[in-house]
Amino acid sequence: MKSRIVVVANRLPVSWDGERWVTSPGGLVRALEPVLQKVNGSWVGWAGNSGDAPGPFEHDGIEQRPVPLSNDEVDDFYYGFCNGTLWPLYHDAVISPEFHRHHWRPYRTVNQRYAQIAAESVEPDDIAWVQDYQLQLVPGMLRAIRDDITIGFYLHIPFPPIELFARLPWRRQLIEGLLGADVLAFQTRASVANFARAARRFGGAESVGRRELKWQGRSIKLQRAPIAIDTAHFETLARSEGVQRRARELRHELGDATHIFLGVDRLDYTKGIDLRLKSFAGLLDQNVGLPRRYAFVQVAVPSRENVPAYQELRSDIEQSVGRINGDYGEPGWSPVSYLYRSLELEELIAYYVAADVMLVTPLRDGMNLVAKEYVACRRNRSGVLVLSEFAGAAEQLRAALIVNPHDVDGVTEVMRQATEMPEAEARARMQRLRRTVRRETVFEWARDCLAMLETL
Ligand code: ADQ
Repeated sequence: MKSRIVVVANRLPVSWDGERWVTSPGGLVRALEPVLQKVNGSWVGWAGNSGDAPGPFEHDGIEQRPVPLSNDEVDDFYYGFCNGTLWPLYHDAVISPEFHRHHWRPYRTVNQRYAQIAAESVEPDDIAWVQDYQLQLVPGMLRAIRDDITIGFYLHIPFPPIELFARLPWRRQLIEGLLGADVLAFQTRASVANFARAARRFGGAESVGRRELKWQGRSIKLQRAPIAIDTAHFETLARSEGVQRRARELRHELGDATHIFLGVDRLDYTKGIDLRLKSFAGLLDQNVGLPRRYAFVQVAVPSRENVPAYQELRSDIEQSVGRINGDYGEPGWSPVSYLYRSLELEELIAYYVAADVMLVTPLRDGMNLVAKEYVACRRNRSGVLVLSEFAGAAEQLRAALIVNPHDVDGVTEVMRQATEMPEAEARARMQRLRRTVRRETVFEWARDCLAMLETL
């Protein structure tokens, strides 16, 4: 690694716990920390509190450059444009995206601020690596201030098909912002192709083969780089005595059901939790007279709780859970256990270890790391992964049982199939899945992305 790297992301990798800065958990931070430490890197991002931001400081060998956001900017830029416009638009418009000029303007202002602070953090020949949909204008804005650095961009969510992207009133500006980068990387082949098409149509770029664009006399490389997890870390924890014991306890607490199904998601309308519950109810319907055979645990992490669409979703899901438990439960036993909270990593892994069937059925998802985490935790090659064809992970995890989450009866059928699958088939599938998840970890992901930027 020869160049210095400056990561520019919506959030810093640290947050203030009232007394000191603590590193936020998560695969991205774990993967990038050693790289940034080695090259004396910096991280530009918001610290999570509105108002003034502290000056630059160092944490664990990485320079942190906080970006200030006012209260209004958090509302209009973050909740408004990022989560009210871009998030639904980029996820197949599963709810209607909102288009407001009073959200667009703060998006531009805030992106300009990130670009300015990033420009002050880099030296000639450094690499600035911009992350995700909140900062799509930053590559172009940064290039306008500094043309002596290499700029990369990584999109964690899907890039939508042109038919949807075309709705965006500011589509040209976003494309031009992104084209300021030297390398644009995406989770899937589909996203690379969608972006190339939109860049030709709305930015006037020209394609040179499938992985390069020419625009304003510059060459822009396109890369498919599916994000992954720190597989060894999950494997080690899954193997630990404490987690194994907790997994046994959980099975017992779940009434020693023959088949334990599990869903783990941020509570988001893209994750398909409500349809998944309907499919599970279908399975219970087929098994009248055989109660307590199936248990379904849904763990949902609170997310964007002050956005009305998320509040509505939460109450819809709670109603469905109540209905299913009312229809099929018995005194002292409910088929669905619903946890609305974030879990400690060890506890989450105990659920992965305890579950016979993992249901990952988003309506659209950039990658979905939960699918990979489950596979990493299945050390004895048991367990079945049911995976939506609309998750980025489906491009890699082809030995899963692939489903269309909109097809409620179809998913019920696959759930039944999962419970009846011969052991040899389940093991063979899990073995193939494990091979992928062990070969392609978050460290390979970071290495591939940065190698592409280094060679320019
Ligand atoms: P997310 O939409 O958040 O990420 P995902 O990739 O599944 O989706 O990551 C969720 C993470 O949260 C996982 O690491 C999981 O372990 C953790 N988590 C989930 N439920 C939890 C709980 N109850 N307690 C504790 N932790 C929990 C976005 C995109 C994805 C893309 C990632 C990474 O939407 O498509 O895969 O970024 O690029």
